[in-house]
Amino acid sequence: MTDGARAATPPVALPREAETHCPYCALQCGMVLRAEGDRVEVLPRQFPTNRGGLCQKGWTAAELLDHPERLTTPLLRDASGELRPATWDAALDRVAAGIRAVQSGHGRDAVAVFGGGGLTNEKAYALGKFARVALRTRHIDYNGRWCMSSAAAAGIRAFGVDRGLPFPLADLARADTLLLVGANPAETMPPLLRHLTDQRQRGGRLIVVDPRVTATARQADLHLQPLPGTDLAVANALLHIALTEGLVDKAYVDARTTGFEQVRRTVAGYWPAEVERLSGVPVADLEATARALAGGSAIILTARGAEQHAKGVDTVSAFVNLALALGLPGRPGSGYGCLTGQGNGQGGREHGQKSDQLPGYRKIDDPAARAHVAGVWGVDPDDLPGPGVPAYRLLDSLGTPGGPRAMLVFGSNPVVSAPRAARVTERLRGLDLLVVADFLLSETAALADVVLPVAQWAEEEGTMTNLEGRVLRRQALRRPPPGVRTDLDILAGLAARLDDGEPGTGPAGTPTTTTGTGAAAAQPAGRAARQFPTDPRVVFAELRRASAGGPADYAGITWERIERDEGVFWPCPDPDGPDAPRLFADRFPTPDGRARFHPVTHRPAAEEVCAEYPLHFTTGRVLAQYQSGTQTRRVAALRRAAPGGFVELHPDLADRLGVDEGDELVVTSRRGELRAPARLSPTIRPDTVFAPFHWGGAARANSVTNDATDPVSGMPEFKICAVRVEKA
Ligand SMILES: Nc1nc2c(c(=O)[nH]1)N[C@H]1C(S)=C(S)[C@@H](COP(=O)(O)OP(=O)(O)OC[C@H]3O[C@@H](n4cnc5c(=O)[nH]c(N)nc54)[C@H](O)[C@@H]3O)O[C@H]1N2
Ligand SMILES: Nc1nc2c(c(=O)[nH]1)N[C@H]1C(S)=C(S)[C@@H](COP(=O)(O)OP(=O)(O)OC[C@H]3O[C@@H](n4cnc5c(=O)[nH]c(N)nc54)[C@H](O)[C@@H]3O)O[C@H]1N2
Ligand code: SF4
Ligand SMILES: [Mo]
Repeated sequence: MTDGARAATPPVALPREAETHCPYCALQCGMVLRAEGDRVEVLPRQFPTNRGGLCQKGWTAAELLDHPERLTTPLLRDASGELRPATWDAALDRVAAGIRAVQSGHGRDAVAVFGGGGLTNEKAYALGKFARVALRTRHIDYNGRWCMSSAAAAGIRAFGVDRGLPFPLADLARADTLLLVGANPAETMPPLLRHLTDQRQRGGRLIVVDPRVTATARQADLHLQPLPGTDLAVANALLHIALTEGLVDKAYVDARTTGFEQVRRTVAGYWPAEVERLSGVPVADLEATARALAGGSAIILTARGAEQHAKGVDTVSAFVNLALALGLPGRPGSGYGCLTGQGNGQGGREHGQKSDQLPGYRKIDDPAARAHVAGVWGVDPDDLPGPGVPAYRLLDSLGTPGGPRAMLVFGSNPVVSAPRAARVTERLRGLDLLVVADFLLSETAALADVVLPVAQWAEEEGTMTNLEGRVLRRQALRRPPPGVRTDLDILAGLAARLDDGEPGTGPAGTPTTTTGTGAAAAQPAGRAARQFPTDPRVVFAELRRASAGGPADYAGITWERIERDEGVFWPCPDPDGPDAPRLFADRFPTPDGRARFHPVTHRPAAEEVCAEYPLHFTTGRVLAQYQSGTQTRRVAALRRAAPGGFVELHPDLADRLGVDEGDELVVTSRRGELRAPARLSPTIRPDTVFAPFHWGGAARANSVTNDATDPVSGMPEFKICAVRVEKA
């Protein structure tokens, strides 16, 4: 089959300058891209989140546009096992044939899709639709499970909605007290610190909860340094203190919440002295924190340190309970929020990449939601698959009996970033067909049978939703290089091939006896082209309709309005009505309008230390590298700043182990080992070692991490497991 429908290029002449946003994290710093001959220059731009600031990663982001290792042709694995350049027709034909073969032999659910929180809203939406309509598989999930699904679940159960920050970032400056729990924005979102500086200048106080004295903790007025995995107990103790000292906002609790009584009884057992023994946080510090939070306006923010645990949802709930008891959510300069991580971490989880979700943050098992979305998609609601399973369960089931036998990956590198990565790699190797769309040969792409080269951020239009729930415009400065297609274009090309109505193999390779509009033979030509448009503006118009009436309602958001107003905050149902920078001022989007307390109790980490594995292992990030490192490890300045993995440990522990700075260490858990040089630092607890997760190979932190997941959110326990450390 040849591929007529190429439409990757933006319709209008391209500007010499484009106002856009950084391709990396959820701060989505405003930047200007300027074409200087063959080069692309990055200039910071005044935007409410970054106020003209950029971090090193943003400054150097354009370097990957013309990187020598950029993929510019599809690759197919040949009989000898090598990846070799191929034409687009050959590559897409191979993918479509592989999907058909797997689905006709093993059913529709035998093909899975794995997405990413870096994809634009348009791509995330199209990917979810592609899975449900073109593949008709229930198996789609994405790396947002690794990232913030625990805060999302806790937010929904308390507030009835999940928007990372329910207020603009600039509100941080209005808080008398700011509590950061497991967040290190000095390294993960440096320009955010401008808001913290403002807060300090207005006389505000910063309290940081982190087992390490991070660059962020160094700026704090008070640093609580708990044992990893004990935040829930710390939060319950703070509420215990608030109760015994009469700091609870009774009027707010009575008027705006339900369920406090049970929480009150639960936290009564969290005696500060006992929590000090468990967490290592002194009672005096717990008391000072509770009093500070109750003494004026206050904002509590959590990030991955608190959330990436097998009890992450309950841990976030403990902090939400505290915020509600103190009457913070909805009050000016006060509230609870979660710092979303990936560029489109927020939007990526609203439009249907999640296994249990349809666009607009609708639930896939809700008949009304199915009917609405099926109407927009022009399919029978009964033909929409049901919920799939969360990311780790999905990856762990690949190639196993009953599990998917083919997978398409768009925007993730699980070989480096998934927990228990050696196991995941083995599962990926066991697939009949692995397809990876990327612009660089990530470790996961290197395992693929088919690699599809895609456009980068400066080459495509679209929208992203930042950590504030603010929808932003990404603008194109140039066209993709010859040979490269957009993700939307790839989905359209595959949908067309899967929709040619060959007898016996319908769009999903299923028997033609299936009823309903989605199935079977003799589909009109061009149906797929209508269903999978390649122009992001057209996709966004459809996304608006699909999200209309859902919790994350984009119906009133237009690209023009985004440009005019420095972004638009969802929910925004009406093009002529207001958007929603601040939520919860007078009600919560729950059935009775009240927020819901949820009693939670501390429990140990899924894996505790023992004689054989006596140390706690935790993981995180460094300033100059991003995520699995596919992108930033290839940028010269960032490689110089952060050349490789390392193991951070306390000098006292190093002494005990006979380790000097720079010695090669082996960190071993029940799942595997990592090898990296020692970095001695008095800023970490002596019972805990830390490694960043940005590298593959021997230094891969996820060779060691635990694959235990939260029972509610499915989020893995990246932040604690038990290890042994030795000199190599
Ligand atoms: N430079 C850089 N910036 C990034 C990214 C990146 O890869 N590199 N990724 C982006 C993404 S996707 C995300 S999700 C965000 C993440 O942003 P953050 O959540 O700020 O980043 P992490 O380093 O994962 O974790 C934060 C802190 O949690 C601490 N921690 C570990 N265990 C515990 C614990 O049990 N309790 C508490 N309280 N703290 C603990 C760690 O010491 C670490 O300092 O960053 C975004 N920004
Ligand atoms: N041990 C440990 N592990 C962790 C974490 C931790 O704290 N500790 N954090 C977790 C978290 S919070 C996250 S978010 C994950 C992230 O980890 P990953 O899911 O691996 O995320 P990235 O490294 O950003 O991978 C994105 C890949 O997609 C490509 N890409 C970028 N944009 C596009 C696009 O538009 N289209 C396509 N097709 N490809 C694109 C990039 O080149 C890259 O190869 O890691 C998780 N893993
Ligand atoms: S803070 Fe995040 S969005 Fe801003 S420049 Fe750095 S990586 Fe990009
Ligand atoms: Mo993340």
